[in-house]
Amino acid sequence: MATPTLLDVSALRDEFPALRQHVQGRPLVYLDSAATAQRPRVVIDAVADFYRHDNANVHRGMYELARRATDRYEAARAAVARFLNVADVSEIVFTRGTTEAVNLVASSWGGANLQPGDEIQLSILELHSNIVPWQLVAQRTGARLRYLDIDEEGRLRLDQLDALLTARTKIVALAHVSNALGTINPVREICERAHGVGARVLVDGAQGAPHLKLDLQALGCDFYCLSGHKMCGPMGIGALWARRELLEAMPPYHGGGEMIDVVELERSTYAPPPQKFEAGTPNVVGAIGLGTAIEFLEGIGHEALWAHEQTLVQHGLDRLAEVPGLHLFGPRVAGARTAVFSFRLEGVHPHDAATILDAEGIAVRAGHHCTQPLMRRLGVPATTRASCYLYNTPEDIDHLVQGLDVVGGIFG
Ligand code: 7TS
Repeated sequence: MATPTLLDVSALRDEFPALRQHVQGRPLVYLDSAATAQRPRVVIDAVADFYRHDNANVHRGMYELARRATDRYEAARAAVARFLNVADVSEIVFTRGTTEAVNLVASSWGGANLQPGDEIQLSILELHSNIVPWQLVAQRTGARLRYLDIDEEGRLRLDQLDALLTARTKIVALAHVSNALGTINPVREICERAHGVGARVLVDGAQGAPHLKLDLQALGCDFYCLSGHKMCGPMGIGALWARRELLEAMPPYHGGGEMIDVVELERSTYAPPPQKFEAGTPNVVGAIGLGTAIEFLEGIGHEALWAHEQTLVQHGLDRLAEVPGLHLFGPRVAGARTAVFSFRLEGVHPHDAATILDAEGIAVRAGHHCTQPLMRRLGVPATTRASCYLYNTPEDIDHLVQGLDVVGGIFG
């Protein structure tokens, strides 16, 4: 068997200009990639290069620049399809990100398919962007929300699924990976069980796409949502994948230019998907940057990324266990989680911990991480969260542990 290529992290870090700086007089230790990743030079250059050379609107010009812009935009769509192992490129809809992708499905598919008494099955670890859009459509349609619980290590309680999934369940919407706990959810099994009762499955892949090998044909979901900025791409771009027959049956989400076929005074007919869901001038440069980010990740290779991630997971679990008074949330075994470490330090408010770490040059997030129901379930108002990506090293985690010593020293 071939040994997986190890990541040359030191060379890789050189590709990320933002990592090479001092903050607060110390070298930056960036541990907030679950909020947003840093960008490699190739992505930054692709964005600048588009504006320098190819800038034109897409799908409408009869001239060279417009053709180039359109070709590059559509090549980015093909890159997303390849990344997700989706055969039909027209099943990829560009959105502003995961949030907009979930809103699109909840509003369009949910508005057309949900009735009073129907059930929307979520989990307690969802981000607000996979809760609030469903609340809005539930209020419009009379459907009800149900929540799958977690166990003490932050894993979904699959034992509850049989009782929760019934003929009333119309859609199951859940995160591939928890942004707050790092838990990798068993999406494939849940898809099978949901399909058994005739429900659709939406996967919030905001934290899945950056870290996991994706094969949507094998995963078996009906909708998959991702954000470019969490996987080295630009902000303000993401994608929705949905089966073509679903996209064809769904009503438009936004109305405007580019999504139509014929416009009359009182009504219109629509373009086929994906254009039906891309009203107005799209984020062309964002899509091109996302396509470049995908090529960048593909160039490194998933095996090397995953091996590196799991090295960070194990190192984080080992080192954080040494910190006095630290309680770590989420699964305690590597393989079941990504390198996202949410924790509480006894007697220290998470905001104070993050502020002291900032003075040490260490960037972490403190707060509810847009998961208030999960925080309530864990019985805490907030946590401190350190989240890693491909450019982080075990030494970054060691710096975090040293920073936590400083925090411990200040709070006695
Ligand atoms: N879903 C999950 C699981 C997420 O982690 C996030 C963003 C979103 C959806 C929303 O993505 P967006 O690109 O549309 O904003 N998560 C976080 C976070 O953990 N810290 O800041 C943003």
